[in-house]
Amino acid sequence: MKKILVTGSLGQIGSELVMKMRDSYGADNVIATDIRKSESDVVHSGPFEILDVTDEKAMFEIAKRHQVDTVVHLAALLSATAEARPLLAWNLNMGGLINALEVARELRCQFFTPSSIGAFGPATPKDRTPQETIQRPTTMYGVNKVSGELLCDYYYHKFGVDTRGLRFPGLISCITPPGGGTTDYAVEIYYEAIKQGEYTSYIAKGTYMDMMYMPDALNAIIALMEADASKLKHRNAFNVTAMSLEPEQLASEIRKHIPNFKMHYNVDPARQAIAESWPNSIDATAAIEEWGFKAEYNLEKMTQEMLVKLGQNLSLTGAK
Ligand code: AKB
Repeated sequence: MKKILVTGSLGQIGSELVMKMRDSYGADNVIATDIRKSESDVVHSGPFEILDVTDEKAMFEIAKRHQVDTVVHLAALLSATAEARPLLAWNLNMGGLINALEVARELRCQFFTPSSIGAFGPATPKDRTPQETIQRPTTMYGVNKVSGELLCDYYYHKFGVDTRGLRFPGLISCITPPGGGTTDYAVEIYYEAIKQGEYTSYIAKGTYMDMMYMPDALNAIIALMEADASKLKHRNAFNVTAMSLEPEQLASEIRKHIPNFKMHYNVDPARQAIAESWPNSIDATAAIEEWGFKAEYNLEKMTQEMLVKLGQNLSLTGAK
């Protein structure tokens, strides 16, 4: 990777990935784009362009002008928002993806886009879900993710585009909060533990989903992009995970640091139904064997770091 175009760069993954890539590859070599501008470091620390990913001409023009050789396509609606606005989700998630793939094809770029545990459905084996298995999701987000995985395979086989992807679990980070996902509770719980000492979960007790701390997710993206292509049997997309959690486990780990932390439940039927259609835990053996995937953070280590770093960030913004 020498010149990288990133879409959705002000989102949860993008806002950290852009900064990490600018550190590794040089600030001027990472072209950050998003549909809006903000006061984020992403906008001020290197090239930034406004881009609506449904506008292929604009995406092509930016990519060509900056002579990019890599496209990292992150702009997408997450599961809960996609379920509430399915047509918008189809147009943005699939329209944006095919535009980004076309740019990669025309400019001969390497390509990365994330898939998700949302690509699985109720008929998928729930525990240690294999890399290759039944994928019949019942959500619009899942339909987008499965179609996206297939489309990326198609661009590789048909046009030789070097497409790569990961099936991410819920991502937990202390920098940019996610928006509109089903796993967002696992991030909100840390914010509320620090701010209020209590949290009301919209996901029911006993509902397991895979999770990963953001530094592991960023390392996984870079490791996969830099992996030897001849070793990759599963390009789009690899199961990756660090832990399988239900809400009570997060609460009791937080209590080790904030003993009076209280957990309440007010289950949201829409997000609970999505969570129940997803696996309890996925199997990352293919990623481990084909390109050496490794997660450094477990629940204990992540919680310790989240509470310290988030505490610092919130007191800096005066929100604590
Ligand atoms: C979501 O909850 O929609 C995402 C995901 C698991 O893809 N975090």
